[in-house]
Amino acid sequence: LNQRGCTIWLTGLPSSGKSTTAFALEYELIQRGYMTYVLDGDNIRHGLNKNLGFSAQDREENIRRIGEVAKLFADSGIIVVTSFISPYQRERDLARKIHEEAGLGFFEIHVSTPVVVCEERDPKSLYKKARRGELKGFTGVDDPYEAPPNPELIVDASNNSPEDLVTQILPLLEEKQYI
Ligand code: GGZ
Repeated sequence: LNQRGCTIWLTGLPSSGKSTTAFALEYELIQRGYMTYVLDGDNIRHGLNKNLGFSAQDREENIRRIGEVAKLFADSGIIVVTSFISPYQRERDLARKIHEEAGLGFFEIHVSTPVVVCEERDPKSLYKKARRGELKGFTGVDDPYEAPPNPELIVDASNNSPEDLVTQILPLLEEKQYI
């Protein structure tokens, strides 16, 4: 396998554009011949982590496991893109630490789309439900999101297409010679 693995860790509010960006990035990297894999709610929260909910403790455990799984994928040589809110800096730092200890690249990218824009999009009407009080503990409404103080990159999906964001992310991988 003629590639080095690493993890591109997307973090941001619900509906900030993390998953769309993750899949657009995966598409571009696969086009270029790199084995790439997206970890997101569909393949993690419905499988490995289906016993976890959205309490602070469960979110911490969710992110801890995702960090470990991403590290294993990256160690196998795959470029991993993770798409989770990952609201706490402590767990994101832990994910970084286990990658760095294994000599694997880790890129923390804040998808910083403002909450008003996320809420306007709201494809699953979860913000609406949270505002009505029908969904308690929704990130961005009545649950915390800790913005990363020191991410490798900040991108904003409000005025940029997913492809624009991919164009902003690729130089990080080029600079460190992962692509
Ligand atoms: C935030 C929630 C919640 C609560 C269900 N808070 O838009 P979605 O639906 O598809 O993406 C959200 C997803 C977030 O899961 P993560 O694993 O990324 O969260 S964390 O990193 O905090 O563990 C949303 C849905 O799950 N969802 N309830 N209360 N998002």
